[in-house]
Amino acid sequence: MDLLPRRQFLRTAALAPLAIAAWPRVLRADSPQQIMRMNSPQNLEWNFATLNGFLTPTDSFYVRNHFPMPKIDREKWRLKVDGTVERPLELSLDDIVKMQSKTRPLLLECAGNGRVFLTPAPKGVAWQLGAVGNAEWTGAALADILDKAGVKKGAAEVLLEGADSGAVADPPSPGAIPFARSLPLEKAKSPEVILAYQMNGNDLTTAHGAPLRAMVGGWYGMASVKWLTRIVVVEKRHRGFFQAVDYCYFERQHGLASVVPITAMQVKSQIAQPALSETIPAGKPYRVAGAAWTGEGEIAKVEVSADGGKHWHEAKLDAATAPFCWRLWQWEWKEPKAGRATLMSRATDSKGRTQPTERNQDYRNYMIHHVLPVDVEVK
Ligand SMILES: Nc1nc2c(c(=O)[nH]1)N[C@H]1C(S)=C(S)[C@@H](COP(=O)(O)O)O[C@H]1N2
Ligand SMILES: [Mo]
Repeated sequence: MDLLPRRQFLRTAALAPLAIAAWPRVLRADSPQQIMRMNSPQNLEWNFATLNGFLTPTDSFYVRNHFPMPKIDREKWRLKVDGTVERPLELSLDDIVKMQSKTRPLLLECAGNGRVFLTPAPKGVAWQLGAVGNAEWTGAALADILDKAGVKKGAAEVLLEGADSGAVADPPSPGAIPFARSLPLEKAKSPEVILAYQMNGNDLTTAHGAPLRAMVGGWYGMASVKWLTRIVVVEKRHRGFFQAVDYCYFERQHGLASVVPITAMQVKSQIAQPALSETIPAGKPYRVAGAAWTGEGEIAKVEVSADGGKHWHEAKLDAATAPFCWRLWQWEWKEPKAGRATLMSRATDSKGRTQPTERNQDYRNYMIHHVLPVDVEVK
């Protein structure tokens, strides 16, 4: 209870009346910066209002699990690489640590981040703003592992399989299935895809996929398979549950919708300060701050409105930047006047894509990246 700011609690309770029965358990998280969204399997949201730097600390970082976390003995653990390859492999963690290591910051955002703002409330974990984070990852390039195995001609995709499994009820999965996703060969070989054994300079924790997880820069979180145990190079497009039934959306062709897997992140910005429904002092300058990111290209501009979208002002982008990461930004609200105000932020990327004002219903319950208003009281 003490771990959850009162404001957060009120909102959580109002939005999830069913959770009240399980009150004390539902509210317990690993750190004061986290909000429990689901107890079992464990799903934790970061309190995005605490954003204060380029990297998100590991004990704040959101956790998204579909199944109970697997117990893995790292001595016995092996990574199998097979399929359309010259040399099927079985690598120990030592084998992977001995390869050339890459360290790079990468952003991770769950495709369901912001779902709580959708009406009517769709199914799925009710994330607010905190199913996103930017951390530094150390591991081997997936490209190097694929080279070791020797990808044969005819390969189309690289399938990543986790050690966790279970049966999904709605819509039903074909019995118990492991969590798995595929990457087109070209993406799999790109430098922003690493198999990480460290996060923010320390060994990966179980919650974040120890001993080894994929980190797929630029794509939504579901591609970054945790507790990696098998890599299969396949010749045909994979149509598994987590990309043909779940984690997919409608793309229009001549007006007709077809189902496609969710891949690259949409351009998006979020306001961290002030927090949702915060009360801020009147007549004094207030620093509105947040983060912006995009799956392809980079953030070119962030604009802020303090009057519900009538007027927009260009925010100052932070100096810290890296590919496939967020860009922090701030804007000084010179003289907030007493009363209620609606703040908004809107990002544009180097590909000229701007956050839309309206929700795209074809995205189903995913890719929530339209402009979100933050109502505040000034007094
Ligand atoms: N094996 C496995 N990998 C997984 C998942 C999972 O449930 N099992 N969840 C995915 C989803 S939907 C997201 S958003 C990210 C979350 O990573 P994190 O828990 O380290 O924040 O992991 C992805 N990788
Ligand atoms: Mo996710």
